[in-house]
Amino acid sequence: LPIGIFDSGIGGLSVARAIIDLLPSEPLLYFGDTARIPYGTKPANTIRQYSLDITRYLIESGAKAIVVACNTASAAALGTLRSAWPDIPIVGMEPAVKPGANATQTGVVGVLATAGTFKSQRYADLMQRYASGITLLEDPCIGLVEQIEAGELNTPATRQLLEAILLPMIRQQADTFVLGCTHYPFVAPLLQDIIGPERTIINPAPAVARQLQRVLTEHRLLASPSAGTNHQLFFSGPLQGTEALARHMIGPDFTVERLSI
Ligand code: DGN
Repeated sequence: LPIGIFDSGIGGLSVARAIIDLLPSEPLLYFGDTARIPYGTKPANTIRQYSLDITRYLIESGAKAIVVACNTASAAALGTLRSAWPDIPIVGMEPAVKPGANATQTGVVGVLATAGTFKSQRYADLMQRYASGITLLEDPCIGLVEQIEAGELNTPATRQLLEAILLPMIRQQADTFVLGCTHYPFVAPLLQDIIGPERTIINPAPAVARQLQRVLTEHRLLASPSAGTNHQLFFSGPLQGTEALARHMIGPDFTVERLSI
């Protein structure tokens, strides 16, 4: 049985990448809601409804566990999803404020996420719990998700957009940068180039994959070892460009189809 995983678009494939690395025998059933992207600027109750509909689809299609591979949807809907399906393990994202606070030497951390994530109770709780004495510089990265969805991973326009966000953070002594949106690992190489090798990027995807491994083990749901598997990808918007971006992030072993939920 597959792991159901979803995001507003291709961003969750960065989490899929980490899951494939750690759990190569698990087939993934991925849904990217590209027809309704972005999630980051929509009201929380809208995102909650989308998340309920997508999760229902994934479970009805046989998913044994769900990964909410979107920080915005996790912030808006994780509790609701867990109450709706108490018997299915559901793993979500959270901005890596704690690892960021642990990693910084200067005490200044840049947090890149969406407006929806910054407004959430989940983020407020994390800040209160882990960031006392740490300065968090927050930026909702307007336009970055759209650049990534368009495949502009390393173009002058994307560099300019990122520099406008990162250089002021560096001037304020930020030495650690948290990727609080699952799209942003797609531009991690460009980001590292801008901030320089002496500063750190924190991508929470590997930690989420380890959390998934823990819950699958607890529920005795781990797949038995197999020689590679084929993943199924569905997107609600046009597929043009998606396949190349998916291959870039997760390799060649997938099928891709258009699907409305
Ligand atoms: N990838 C999503 C996240 O992690 O928050 C949101 C992207 C978006 O829809 N703006």
